[in-house]
Amino acid sequence: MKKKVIHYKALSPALTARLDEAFDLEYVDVKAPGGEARLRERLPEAQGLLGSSYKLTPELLDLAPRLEAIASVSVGFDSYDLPYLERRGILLCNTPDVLTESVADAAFALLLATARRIVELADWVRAGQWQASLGEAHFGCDVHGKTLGLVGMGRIGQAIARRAHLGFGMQVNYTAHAAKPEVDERFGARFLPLPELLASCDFLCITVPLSNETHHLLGAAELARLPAHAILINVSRGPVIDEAALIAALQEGRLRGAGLDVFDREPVAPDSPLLQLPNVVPTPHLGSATRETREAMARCAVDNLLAALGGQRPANLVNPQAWTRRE
Ligand code: 8YV
Repeated sequence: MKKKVIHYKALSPALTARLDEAFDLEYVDVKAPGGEARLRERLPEAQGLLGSSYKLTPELLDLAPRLEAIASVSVGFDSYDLPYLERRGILLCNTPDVLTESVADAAFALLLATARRIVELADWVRAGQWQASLGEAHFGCDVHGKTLGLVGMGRIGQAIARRAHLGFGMQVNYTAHAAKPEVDERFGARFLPLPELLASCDFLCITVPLSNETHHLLGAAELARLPAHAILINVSRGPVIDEAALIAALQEGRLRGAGLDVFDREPVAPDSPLLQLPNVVPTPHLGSATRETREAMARCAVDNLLAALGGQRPANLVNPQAWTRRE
């Protein structure tokens, strides 16, 4: 008897076929009208789930008494209740590594676009405003040779540090749970406590996962430590920053600008003050959103689910305690 698997994120035909061969597979488009009701209806049979960008709450998962494993098509797992999953012995898998370089590319694209006012000036050209050579009023700021502060020095942080130091000759400073000597050596990086890091940077890039520890890690007091010429880049999760404090800092000219790929609530509200500021470059959580990378993430999630439901320990297990609980 094949195990029942529901995927709530569309997959390529090739990946759908792989799952179809191994499982009793069903696709439920939770974003479509009636999709959530359909998912609730089908959960009691499900032993595996695969998808992303949809909160699988304990209340919802209580409807799935047979559930053994969730394969998230994401590296972040802040939208899952880990203590609940551990209590139930439900394995949670994610897709690290495959998206590292794409997210780092996106972070640097945002950094350059914000520093050189690319979006603002492209719109200015489109509006027919380009009548003469650019003057002071339209100058951006240099990136090469400047100081980049990284909050978080995991896989994505290190990929950004590589671009900054080796590609743009930047001084890389960072804060993390502990110094990483190999990073210091490779990128000439300096480990600093958060307050010193903030005061020392021309650009600040956030790459920490969202957790209870990092929620509002950057509040009004922290943002006030940044130099007024600094540019903030966020490719992690919106709630790592106190968004109201960020808006105030930008509106009051206490920050040069911000490149934001993530927001407190997504999609960001059309009337958000962040979208009214010309020195903010907003992007729609596109960090991993390339054809190649999203296919690689989905492939990784499928591999994880095949392993988990086949009794093997998945390669990318977020909650090993749940595995131990099952043994
Ligand atoms: C999203 C991300 O998961 O991987 C993450 O944690 O934030 C993004 O890659 C993606 O938007 C959903 O597939």
